[in-house]
Amino acid sequence: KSEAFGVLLMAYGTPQTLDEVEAYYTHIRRGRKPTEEQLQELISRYEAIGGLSPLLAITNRQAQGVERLLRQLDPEREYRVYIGMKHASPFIEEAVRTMAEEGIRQAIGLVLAPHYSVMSVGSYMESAQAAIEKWNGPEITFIKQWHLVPPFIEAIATRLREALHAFPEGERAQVPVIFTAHSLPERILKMDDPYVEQLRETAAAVAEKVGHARWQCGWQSAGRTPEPWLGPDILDLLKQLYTEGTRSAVICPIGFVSDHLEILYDIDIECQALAKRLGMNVVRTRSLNADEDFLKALTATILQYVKRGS
Ligand code: FEC
Repeated sequence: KSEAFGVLLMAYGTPQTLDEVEAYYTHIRRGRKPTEEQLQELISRYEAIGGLSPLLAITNRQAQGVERLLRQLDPEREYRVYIGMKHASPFIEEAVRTMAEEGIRQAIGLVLAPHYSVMSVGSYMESAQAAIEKWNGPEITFIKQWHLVPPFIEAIATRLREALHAFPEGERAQVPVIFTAHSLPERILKMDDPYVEQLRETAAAVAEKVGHARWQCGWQSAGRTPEPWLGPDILDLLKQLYTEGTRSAVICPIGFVSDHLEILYDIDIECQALAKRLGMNVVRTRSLNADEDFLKALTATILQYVKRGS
């Protein structure tokens, strides 16, 4: 066997106890502490989803699954998959340090978010690059985006078909589908950033695969900062559909791959509360999580880059 080949899977990170929420929030705000009111508001959102987010546990299962599939599909190499988080332990920096200590010299880096923006995936890559320099870490080839990888599109399409089946056959074709991703500050539009375009490309590919004509893109989870964020926000879209006389919708989050706060609170609690108030039937597609079809999509994406490099 040749030497071990590393894979660095990166995700957002989540506090593991409510006591860690302040440090986490401060990290997200690049070192500026939140006010007591902001902190309590965030803690109450975690409490509303049961106290903690499943994000770290799901990311761990994704990493184990990808490692298993890589070893199965390419038995000539020894793969080791590491996870590194942007805003919480295990931080990207710790992961790169472990990789260096374990003698990994070649690796692939993939962010568990399909669309590239300099403000999201770009900042993960920056953290990893800084850690590589600090710890004399492995040479990492980064996969910048994977938003059109066919098995990923198919995995989302499967979940969208399933969600549409919650509606009677005669109504199904008329149900509006809203594809969502995390909003970002509007200033990315002036930076020639591909994020908005890539979201649209994923949405169009999934809609075509399912053969569903009524769809649009929306943004969710905009930050609580004074600057303008990308819109329309998903809550406004639901209100607009209601005003137009529509009483049903499917929300299909394509910018996220796991259940976490932005899914379990922003969609399942906030959007559902609005839907209930308006008397609308809103269904969310289930998340990819560590489901086998998604693990296969991730593994295929990684193997394409391994093959390209060797
Ligand atoms: O389940 C969990 O505990 C973690 C949920 C979580 C995910 C996530 C994903 C993304 N974010 C992105 C951008 C921003 C920008 C700001 C920002 C702020 C927050 C706050 C929390 C939070 N984010 Fe997040 N994000 C998650 C959680 N995010 C909590 C702070 C309170 C709030 O504003 O709600 C604004 C930063 C600032 O203040 O300057 C920008 C993007 C993603 C999707 C890509 C990815 O997964 O990395 C983009 C999951």
